[in-house]
Amino acid sequence: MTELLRYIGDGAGVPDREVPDGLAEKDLIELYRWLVLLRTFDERAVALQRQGRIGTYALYWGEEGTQAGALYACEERDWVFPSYRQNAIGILRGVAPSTVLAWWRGYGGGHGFYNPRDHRVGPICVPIATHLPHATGLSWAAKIRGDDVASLSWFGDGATSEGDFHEAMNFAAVFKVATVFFCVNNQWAISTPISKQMATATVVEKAAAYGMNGIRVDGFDPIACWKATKDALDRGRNGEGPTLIEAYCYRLKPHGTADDPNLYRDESETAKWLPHEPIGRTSAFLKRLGVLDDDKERAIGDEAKQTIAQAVVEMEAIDQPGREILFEGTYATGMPWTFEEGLRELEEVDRPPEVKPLGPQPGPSTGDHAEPKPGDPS
Ligand SMILES: Cc1ncc(C[n+]2csc(CCOP(=O)(O)OP(=O)(O)O)c2C)c(N)n1
Ligand SMILES: [Mg+2]
Repeated sequence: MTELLRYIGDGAGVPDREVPDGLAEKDLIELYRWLVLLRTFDERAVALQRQGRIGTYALYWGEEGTQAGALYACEERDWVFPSYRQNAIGILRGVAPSTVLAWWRGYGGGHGFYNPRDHRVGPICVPIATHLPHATGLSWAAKIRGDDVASLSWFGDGATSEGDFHEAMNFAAVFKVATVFFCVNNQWAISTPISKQMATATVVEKAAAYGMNGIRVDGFDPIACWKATKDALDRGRNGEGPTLIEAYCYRLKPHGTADDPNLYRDESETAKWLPHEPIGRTSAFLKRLGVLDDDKERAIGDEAKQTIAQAVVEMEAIDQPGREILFEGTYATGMPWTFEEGLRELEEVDRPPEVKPLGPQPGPSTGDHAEPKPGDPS
């Protein structure tokens, strides 16, 4: 099986490798800060969902390295296209964390949405793989215009079974555009294991069939994710075309807050992968390098908690819209009659039931909860 690119050892049998060129101490700390901010957002979002303060949430706990590592390799002018699993990636590009939380809360109007152009972050994509052709198209347009702009899209192992994956990969390779296809192979697509998803041993070997570069990395190692992405972007900018990166990892948590993996997989297997999670591993690595200490680690954690706590306050200060937003915003020209009918139906459902006052009660009072007797007027 193709070897995994890895820099962070396990502090025991697996040795560390030297930090690759291009990552100075300040970069390592900044990358660690990004990881912690993502983790803090994710943990808080799960708690908010459990408290009924946001809706269903797709957690990414354990996949922070695939996100922060890859994004850190991008230039600010490069575009990134997240799936729901990278829902909070925009906060590393200046999107307010409260905007992402509002998205999960289901706010309408201008809330919960950012302008992709402002941050060069595509909309959070829920339909599987439909954002891949967008990434290819963006890089193709950049090539035609002579702009030095690359694109990167994240997607899962399950997304490789979609037609959009094929179309985006093939087109990008034929036209030699600067696109990075970053596949987070967490080995599960909800309840479908990778063995039922593909007959190949790896994701990365599919790169050869498209005539593009491929590299397989340890998806729990943010430095490896950074290095693979950096090299892929450099090649893309040099006119060498796209790259498929397979970040091999394991989905350490449920698919989303509405999922119970106990129903379809052996969670003792999940427990074996847990020690590889990227935050503890990166912290230990940076401490071995002498770049991070306990005080700095605590300060970074506190700062992230404060940022996200403030985001929750901001999100909850937004006026909750009425259910009529279900019908607004689809047509610029106003609502068609079908929508108006739907809205009236909804208002009917919303109307509280009429409570008819009870008539005078015969006999001695039995207090507030007196039940009408058979034959009483009602
Ligand atoms: C086109 C489409 N089909 C089906 C779904 C339902 N669905 C949501 S997540 C998911 C699994 C995707 O798995 P994978 O690509 O491995 O990504 P992961 O969730 O593991 O990050 C499916 C099938 C969808 N969102 N879009
Ligand atoms: Mg998956």
